[in-house]
Amino acid sequence: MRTIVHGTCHHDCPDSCGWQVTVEDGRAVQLRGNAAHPYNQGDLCPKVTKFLDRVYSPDRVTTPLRRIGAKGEGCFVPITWDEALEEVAARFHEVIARHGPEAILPYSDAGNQSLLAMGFTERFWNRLGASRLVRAVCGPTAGAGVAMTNGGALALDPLELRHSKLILLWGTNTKLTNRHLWPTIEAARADGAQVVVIDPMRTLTAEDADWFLQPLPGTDIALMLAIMHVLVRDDLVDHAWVADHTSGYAELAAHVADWTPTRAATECGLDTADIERLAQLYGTVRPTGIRTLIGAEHHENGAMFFRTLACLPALVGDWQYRGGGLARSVGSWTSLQVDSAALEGHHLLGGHDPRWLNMSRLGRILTGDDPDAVSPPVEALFVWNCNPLVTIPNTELIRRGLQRDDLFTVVHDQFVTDTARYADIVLPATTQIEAVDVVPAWGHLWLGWNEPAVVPVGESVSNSELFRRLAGAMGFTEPELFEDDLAVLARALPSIDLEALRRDGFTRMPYPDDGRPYGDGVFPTADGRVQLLSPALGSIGQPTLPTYVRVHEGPHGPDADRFPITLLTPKTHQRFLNSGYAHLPRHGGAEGGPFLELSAGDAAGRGLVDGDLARVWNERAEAMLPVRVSRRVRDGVAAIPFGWWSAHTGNGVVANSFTNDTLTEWGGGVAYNDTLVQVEPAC
Ligand SMILES: Nc1nc2c(c(=O)[nH]1)N[C@H]1C(S)=C(S)[C@@H](COP(=O)(O)OP(=O)(O)OC[C@H]3O[C@@H](n4cnc5c(=O)[nH]c(N)nc54)[C@H](O)[C@@H]3O)O[C@H]1N2
Ligand SMILES: Nc1nc2c(c(=O)[nH]1)N[C@H]1C(S)=C(S)[C@@H](COP(=O)(O)OP(=O)(O)OC[C@H]3O[C@@H](n4cnc5c(=O)[nH]c(N)nc54)[C@H](O)[C@@H]3O)O[C@H]1N2
Ligand code: SF4
Ligand SMILES: [Mo]
Repeated sequence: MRTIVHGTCHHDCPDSCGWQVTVEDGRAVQLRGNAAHPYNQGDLCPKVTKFLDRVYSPDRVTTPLRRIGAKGEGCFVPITWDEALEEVAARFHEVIARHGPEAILPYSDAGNQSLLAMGFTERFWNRLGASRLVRAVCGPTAGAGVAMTNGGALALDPLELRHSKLILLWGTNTKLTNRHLWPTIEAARADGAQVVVIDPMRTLTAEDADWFLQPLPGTDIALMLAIMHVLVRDDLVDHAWVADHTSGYAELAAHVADWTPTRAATECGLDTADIERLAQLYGTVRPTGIRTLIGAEHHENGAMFFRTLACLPALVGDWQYRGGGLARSVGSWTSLQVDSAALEGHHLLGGHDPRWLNMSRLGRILTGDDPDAVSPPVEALFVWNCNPLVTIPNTELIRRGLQRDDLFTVVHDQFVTDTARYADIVLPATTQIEAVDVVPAWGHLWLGWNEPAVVPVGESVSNSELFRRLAGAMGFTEPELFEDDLAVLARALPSIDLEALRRDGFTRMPYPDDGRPYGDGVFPTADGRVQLLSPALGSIGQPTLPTYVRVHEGPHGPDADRFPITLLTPKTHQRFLNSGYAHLPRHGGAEGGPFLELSAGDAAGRGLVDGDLARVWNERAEAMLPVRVSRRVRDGVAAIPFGWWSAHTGNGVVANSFTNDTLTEWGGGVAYNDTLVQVEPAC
């Protein structure tokens, strides 16, 4: 029998594509884009067109596993679900008896960003009273930054860029990371829009821009302040809009008086004339749509980047025009429809407020070097929806932590990932075509239904089923912990017609009909205005006006003599989704392997030519990598693609083994991109 089942991609990707799975005799035989989906219109990316490789990979974990070798060795034997659950519950009870439930750390991110997969799971942990995780490696810092200016995170729908006449793709690699937005940008361009990319790397997107500016990493705030300087100097400010809808203009205008383009040029490594030109364009072309996503938040000053960027549309009055403003994550529009307290069972905390630990500090948490995690120490780690040993900074410190004999680690995943190799127990997870869910998008405004197309492979279970089973094994009795999937979804989405969503596959979130999120000029700040001067920032000890502070581990920092190269580790491969596909033959296999991108100048200065093996090192790690002499990076900046596992580099490290786990000044994020290294020929 042949059937076609509609679903939605669960990946942590702005596109949340609709797909359809063809099933024959209970087996999925084809997965392709759903032509009826308004956003991806039938197209899928090169990773997910081969999604069935993932589903039916011979390496899928199909039963619970118990470790028999040393941690990290990767030797496991199959056990039954009953044995696995019994062991997890017994070890959890032991840890709780010794130190209390906060000694257990649940560790997850958006590996599957669907509502049940990410949200229902919290009910169990709230009931348990475990430590809570600050999930701030992707987005919250940007949101916190923008909120200091606009009062909230509601942003311009990126499809509105169709109406822009100037599009600034600022720190986002649209063609790679958000490919289904590109047709909208091309359509605007066909109507006369200019497309400018601002990125320290000459990305795929930069190659296709009308104009590309390549600042040194972590210096963009200086560029923004210089743009403001020119807007004030040349009277390009929309004074009427500013007077009606902003506060703090006079202070800001005075504050940027000495931020001349020449001063910014030195800081950013750009030409003064280019900064003048960019500022003139921005000051005169209406409407301008600024598009940004995540990359630029990964600096110490990442929150201030977004706080400052959000001031620009206000100065030129862009929010009043269709296609003007700041387009970033639109997840907040969907969040308005989700009852997260009900979904996550906040009442199960019973009034307790367990400690919060920042996910970026995992290495420090596990090695006793995070003051917040000392008492009680973390003695049990439960990982799902995440592969921290590839994706979290300062990875070698995490590895040391995971090697601790007294740490009990459980991983629920579809594969024995780098992280799972250190687990005591590995539990098998379903893929998206095996479980029902609803996917909240953050790159567009359609909520997607995901109907399971096939029964779970082997003994794998979905995240929600896993936590129902764990609740039973722990002896918990609250009915909310055992609620079935459809009942949970109904509770989580009180304003959505779930039957219609299931029938149609997607439904659009409420958004202003005229396309302008702040068309009325009212903002959710204390005074209803855009806060060019932010008292809220002052109250957390930060500068109230947009302020550029040099990052410590960067091109102008104190260590730049010893480690003169800033290392970026961005998403690079078409067939990767974070760490998710490096291990599959037609994904990772087709991308080749990791390498070091070095500018011609930096390579020549070290006697390196294309294909040579280089030694890359800093205080955190060392690796031997083949050199690619590349025009994508400028002198003083190098790059290693993110996502490869430790098995893929000769000496077993990953890109994040080098990266910085310093938190952002505020906003809770982390400074992956403030990473300095030295490079020399491998002898
Ligand atoms: N193919 C593919 N697509 C993906 C992913 C993937 O792994 N592979 N991952 C998905 C995920 S989880 C996310 S969050 C999105 C992220 O989507 P994006 O934010 O578009 O991608 P990033 O690579 O994180 O960062 C974008 C750019 O920021 C730049 N950048 C770094 N520092 C600075 C700076 O100081 N200033 C400026 N101006 N730019 C800077 C980087 O060079 C990079 O080109 O992509 C999603 N899509
Ligand atoms: N150097 C560097 N580091 C980065 C970034 C970067 O650009 N550069 N980007 C950062 C960003 S933006 C992000 S979002 C993070 C992502 O970091 P992670 O959240 O660790 O993302 P993934 O590598 O996609 O790992 C997700 C894991 O979840 C598993 N998974 C998928 N679906 C399910 C499911 O339904 N159930 C369970 N239990 N597991 C499932 C997958 O098999 C995979 O192993 O990485 C961050 N780290
Ligand atoms: S990973 Fe992104 S682009 Fe690829 S199918 Fe999923 S949502 Fe679409
Ligand atoms: Mo992300």
